[in-house]
Amino acid sequence: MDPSRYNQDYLPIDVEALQEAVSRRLIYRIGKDPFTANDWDWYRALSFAVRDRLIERWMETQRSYYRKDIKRVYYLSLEFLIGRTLTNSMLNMGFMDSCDAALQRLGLDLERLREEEPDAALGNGGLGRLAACLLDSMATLDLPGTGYGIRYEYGMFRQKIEDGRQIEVPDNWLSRGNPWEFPRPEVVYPIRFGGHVAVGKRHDGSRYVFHWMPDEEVLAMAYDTPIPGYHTDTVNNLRLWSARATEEFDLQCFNQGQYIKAVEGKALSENISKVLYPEDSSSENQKLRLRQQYFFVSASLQDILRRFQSNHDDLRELPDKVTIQLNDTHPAIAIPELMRLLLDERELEWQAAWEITVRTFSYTNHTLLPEALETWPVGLFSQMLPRHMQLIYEINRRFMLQVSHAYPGDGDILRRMSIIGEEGGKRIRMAHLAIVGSHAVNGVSALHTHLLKSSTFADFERYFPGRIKNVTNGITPRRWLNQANPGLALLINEAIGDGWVKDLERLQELREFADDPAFIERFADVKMNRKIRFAAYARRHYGQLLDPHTMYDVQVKRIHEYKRQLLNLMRTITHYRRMRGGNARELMPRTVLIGGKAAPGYWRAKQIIRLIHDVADVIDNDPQVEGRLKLLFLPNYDVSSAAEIIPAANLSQQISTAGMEASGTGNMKLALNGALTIGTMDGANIEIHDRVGADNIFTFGLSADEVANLKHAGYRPREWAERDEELKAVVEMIRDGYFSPEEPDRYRNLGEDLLNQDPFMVLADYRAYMEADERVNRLYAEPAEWHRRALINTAMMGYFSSDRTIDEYARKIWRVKPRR
Ligand code: M8P
Repeated sequence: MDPSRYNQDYLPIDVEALQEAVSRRLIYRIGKDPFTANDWDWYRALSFAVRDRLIERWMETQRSYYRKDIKRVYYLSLEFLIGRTLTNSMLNMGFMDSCDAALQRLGLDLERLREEEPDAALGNGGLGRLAACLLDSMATLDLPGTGYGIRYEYGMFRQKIEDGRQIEVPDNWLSRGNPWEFPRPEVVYPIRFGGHVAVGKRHDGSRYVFHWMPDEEVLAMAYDTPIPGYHTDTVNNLRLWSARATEEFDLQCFNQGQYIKAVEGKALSENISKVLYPEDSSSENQKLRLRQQYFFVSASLQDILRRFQSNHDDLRELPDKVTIQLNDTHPAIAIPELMRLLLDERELEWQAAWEITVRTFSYTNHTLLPEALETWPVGLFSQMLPRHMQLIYEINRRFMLQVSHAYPGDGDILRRMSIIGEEGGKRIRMAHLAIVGSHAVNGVSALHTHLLKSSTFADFERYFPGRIKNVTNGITPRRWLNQANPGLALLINEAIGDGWVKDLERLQELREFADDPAFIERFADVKMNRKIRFAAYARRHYGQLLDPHTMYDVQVKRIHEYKRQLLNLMRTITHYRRMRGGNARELMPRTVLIGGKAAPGYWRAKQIIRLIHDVADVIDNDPQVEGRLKLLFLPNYDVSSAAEIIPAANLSQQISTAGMEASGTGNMKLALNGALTIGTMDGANIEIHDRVGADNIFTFGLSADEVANLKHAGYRPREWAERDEELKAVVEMIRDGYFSPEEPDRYRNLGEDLLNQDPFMVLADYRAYMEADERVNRLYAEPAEWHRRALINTAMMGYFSSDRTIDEYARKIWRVKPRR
């Protein structure tokens, strides 16, 4: 890193200067001296010193966007799963080594201080982490991108395990303060709810005007977090909104002498930004979630329009200067909200407003699961947002009219395409609203996009040909290789230089080293070191002893039936059963690691966690296993623990029912770090297969087509069990209480459901999975060949950089250019 690249006026980043800065920040910002400061104090002092150096570049970046008046991207997302920031900032700014040296001079250990930082876990899983990776890439590519979301006071719950059961603990991540955020008390917008709509005529009588008379008002206050790009002076902004009660609200009540009611009301409105909703597609009574959605969308749009109008007069130019990406339908209320702002508050005509709206928005779909496609009851929506309800009806009326012209006499297509669904009470279909109100819609992998076009949104593909596009997901190599796996990064740098960090396709240059046994050995050593490190981590954090000489066989992701942790478990039980039959030697020794959170209301997912623990107990206590098989559940899987487990993995489990995992991104992180994948032909696994080649991945099982055909033909899982003795025995062990002797019925209905319904086709894929696992076993017996193929995986993952993803969004959808 060449420090002279930086503007001379910026704060110095040499070792002496950094040492001085940390010491001064400790005294003048933290108010402690080196003799009384603890690790937390030093962590903060260091963070402030780093932050000071970010701020300068941040302000200059924002000024340059304004000066150059370039088109901006706004990424609206209810989730940003950022994780820790300190290391990321130092590495992206290019002075990690100097900081390390500065701290050493102060007698401090950087690795230890880093652990003080809590994860910013403002997201559930893949969807939220994708948003964070995309922010990193936008900044790295010098694109003028801003994230908008909610500053949840409580992020993703922390998972504790008691007696094998998941306990949710609130994540009070802000309790000791957050050095990375900047409160902006002057940036506040009123957000209104409820009431009714009055109709009148414009003063010249030329048209109707609608006055929304809300009965509630809340304030949205901005908090900004700088997002530095890697080795560039570009620093973008993540603006998160926090709910504040209005003063008027309080005053009204005070005047009536109702002090308690006033404070209650204040608490109620400030609830909006209190807590992240756990990914729980099916639960009812989500009034607060709808309030969250409108709250952050309305604040963001007011902010975007204010910024645009500060140097533009003509709103018709908005789509030339602003593009807004909707991360799933969660912010889709932005479509009627922009219409409301343009029609009611800026007095545009419908046609002009609609054109601006459609040209401004684009929408990313992240899931095909029917239960995850958002709908809101018309009743609830009308009460909370009466004007928006009118606008949605009008959008739909005009849309239905056009569809009926395109397909005269086809009543069925109107019912299918309507924004208002009629089955099970009137509900707003947010995906339909998002498609109609956007100029581009994208899926997140080739298969997922194909399925969107051919089934879920086939009618829309036909009516709006070309609107649905594919943008395959990616991950940032900065966090997921450079930071998470510095040993591997160093080895790669020695071989091919460090250009890959910004141009991940260059990892292909590693391919020639696949025939260099000495290099393969060093690659294997890096993996072994991370396995040893993870064993130490597991001892510290979980009190568990792992043997790093066993294969680390890893499935980390949210617990969901479609992700089929149960299939993994049935495989593990099969191995255990074979060992009890005296065949312990056939299996290459394994450590099966499963981690992930279950939504608090998702009973089956919680039951699966408990079953994992029950099975682990039985295996642990059986001497016949001879230490050749261990099953361990990793509690509280989050971004920070991902950065420990992923570099240590040998085998990556990506075993969703084909057609159900839209993309997956953990699959990319694991392969990039030199794990081999065992997986179904689902989501991005297919594209990973295409790039690494069939020899370097273990694929198995039904394809998405075959799953659909089998369902259509009538799938009878019990017959699959009857035809396969081993499978039958494994399901019966679960069902009949082998792993829960103190409560034999604990998994009775889980087992019965598998035999009777099995909507995720676990039984149908079991045998193919066992055979693929046998191939894994054989290859692992040849370490040199295993590691050679693992290296090829790392070498071929360049395509899955989120830089490539962002470049595609920029060209195909946003039409934005870098600032330099
Ligand atoms: C998230 C919710 C969060 C709160 C409340 C309701 C929710 C309903 C659905 C979702 C949701 O779709 N979550 C996803 S989609 N999580 C993911 O990881 C998904 O997006 C990733 C990024 O595109 C994909 O890689 C995953 O395959 C996909 O499942």
